Parts: sequence; C-alpha cells; structure tokens
Amino acid sequence: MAGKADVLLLGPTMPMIVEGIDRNFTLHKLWEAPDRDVLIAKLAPTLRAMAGGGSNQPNVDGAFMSRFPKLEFISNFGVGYDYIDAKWAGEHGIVVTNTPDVLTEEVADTSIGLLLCTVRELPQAERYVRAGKWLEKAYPYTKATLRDRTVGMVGMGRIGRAIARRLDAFGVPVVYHSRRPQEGVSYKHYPDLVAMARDVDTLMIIVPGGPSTKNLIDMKVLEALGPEGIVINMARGSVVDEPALIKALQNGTIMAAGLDVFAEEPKVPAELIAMDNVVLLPHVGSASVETRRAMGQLVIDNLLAWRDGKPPLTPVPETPYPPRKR
Ligand code: NAP
Ligand code: 8YV
Repeated sequence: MAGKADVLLLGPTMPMIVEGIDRNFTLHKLWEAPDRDVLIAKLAPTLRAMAGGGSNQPNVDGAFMSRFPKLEFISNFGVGYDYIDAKWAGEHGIVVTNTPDVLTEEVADTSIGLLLCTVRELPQAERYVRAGKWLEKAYPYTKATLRDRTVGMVGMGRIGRAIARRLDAFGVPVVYHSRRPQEGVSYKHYPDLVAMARDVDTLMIIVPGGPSTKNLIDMKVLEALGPEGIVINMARGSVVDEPALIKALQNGTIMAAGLDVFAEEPKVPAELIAMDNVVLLPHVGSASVETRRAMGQLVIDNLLAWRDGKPPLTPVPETPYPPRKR
C-alpha cells in the first residue's frame, strides 16, 4: 500500500485542522520550518496538496505555486481566499476549495451586531457604565438611529443576502451594488457604486478581497455617502482605502465606522483606536466554536475527497473540476 500523501500546511490554524491532517496525511508545517526554502526544496518535486487560511499565510501567487510542479489541490480555511491567485491555479490544473455556506448565517449575525453597535454606540455606552460615569449623568442620546437609514450593500452574495434578510425583518430599506445584478434578488441594483453611496447613508461591505476590489471604497465614495454616513466593513481591509477612511472620519466627511477587518491585521492604525466614532472588532465574523469547527471539518473533508479521487466538495469558481490538464 502506498504511504500517506504529503500535505503542506501554510500557516498556524485550529488544532482540529492540524490533527485532522496529521491523522490522514503526512503533515508538514511551513511556518515552523527553521528554513522555509529548505523545506520547500525538499517537498517541491513531489508535493500534491496544501492547506491554508487564517492569519500569517504566505502569498500563494503563481511564483509560489510554480515551485511545486506536481501541485493539484489547495484546501482553504475561510470563504475568502484572496491570498491565493485562484485564476492562476485554475489555468494550471490546480483545484482550490474554500468553506462557503457553513459560516454564512454566523457572519450575517455579526454584521448586524456591528451595525447596531456602530449606529447606537453600544460599546461606547457599555464603557461609560464600567467607568462609573452613569452615576454622574445619563449617556447622551446617540446622533444616529437605524430607524431612518437605508443600507447600501456592497456585495449581495451568500452573506450579503443573509444580512439583507435580517435588515428586512428590521424594517430597514436595502439596495445593493455588485458588478452584475444578482439572480433572484429584487432589491434595487446600482451598477455605479458612487451613485448608490449618494442615495444611501449606510454602507455594508461584504465582497471578496483581492485586486478587483482593492480600495473600492475610496474618498469619492465616502464623500458621496456624506456627513450622516456610516461604513461597516465585514469584507477585507483591502477593500477600503484605510488612510482615506481615517481622514473622512477625522474631518466629518462621514459620521462613523464599524470595522471587523483591517489592511494589516492584526495591526489596527492608532488613529482608528483613538477615535470615539469607530467600533473595532478583531476579525470575528465567523468566530464561534461551532462555526469554526464546521469550517475546519470542511477543510479536512475536501482534502479527504481529493485523497480518495472524489470531486471536491466546495471548489472555488476559478478552478473547475475536473481540473485542466497541465
Ligand atoms: P459570494 O457569495 O461570492 O458573494 C460575493 C459578492 O460580491 C457577490 O454579490 C459579487 O457579485 C460581489 N462582488 C465580487 N466582486 C466584486 C467587485 N469587484 N465589485 C463589486 N461587487 C463584487 O461571497 P460571500 O460568501 O458572500 O463572502 C463574501 C466575502 O466576505 C468573502 O470573500 C470574505 O472576504 C468576506 N468574509 C468576511 C468574514 C469576516 O469574518 N469578516 C467572514 C466571511 C467572509 P458580482 O460577482 O456580480 O460582482
Ligand atoms: C475566516 C473569513 O475565519 O471566511 C472568511 O473569509 O474572513 C473568516 O471567516 C478567516 O478567513 C480565517 O481566519
């Protein structure tokens, strides 16, 4: 019987993923290698599968993947896979999988939580109680309310729709921007993001990261949103021009922001930390034990399907199955 297949794990991740790979494959941890280049040189001629996702990942671009001429499969932890050049992978016969659906409702819950926290200043009010200030006087009325707002969704995919459904139940009007109108979605579609920003006062950002969305939310969009504007970023830090956002928050171009993601995680700019009109979360959209376990299981199940010669459970659209011949 042939030995266990090698799997290169690209960065630190949940113990259940490490254990699941270790049980079924020969595991190699790239980030723990005393010399990464030595480990890569040793594995490169035969390695067929990798797993990655989370923080501290290498940039999995064409140059990186081409170091592994036998590479067939990359199992990613997370629905987002913007650190992988999936188009290049698809063109070179490599299948990439991600973890969609199992996290959709969790991330939608967190998005609504962040929206409410930002609009009604709930973390600020909680800090007020802990600081003993309520004994002196009541917390001031919040400038903003969700009651008179319209939410412009930037992205109306799996998670965007789950957020929009929740907003429907809250009685909050929803419109959206994406490159194309989404099938089966009846909210008003704006092909032009600036035009949508002009018509709404709240942006909920839930698009993939990567080159096509880099700095999509720039100063022009923020100016169009205006002084009552609130920005919620649940997508990726790269989607928002962070220096422009900081300036817009400092000078009143917009009112407030709620951010789960940042340009250089886990570093959060000191300017954002110093501001009272910003709510900051440490990328916790999907981070419950149950949801992370379901995501981790999908990482393992995709690898097992690959090992057993079965179709991948959740391939990304850029990498068709069966893969192209090389
Ligand atoms: P999805 O189902 O693929 O939906 C993506 C949506 O974004 C689609 O409506 C798509 O429509 C739109 N879009 C893609 N590229 C665009 C562009 N260049 N300009 C405008 N719209 C664009 O993905 P999902 O499952 O909803 O997840 C979305 C993203 O959320 C993930 O990729 C990830 O980055 C982020 N996320 C964050 C957390 C967190 O913890 N904060 C958790 C999970 C996911 P078109 O293709 O028609 O443009
Ligand atoms: C993940 C996410 O937890 O799925 C995604 O795209 O952003 C989060 O759910 C993250 O990618 C891994 O830490």
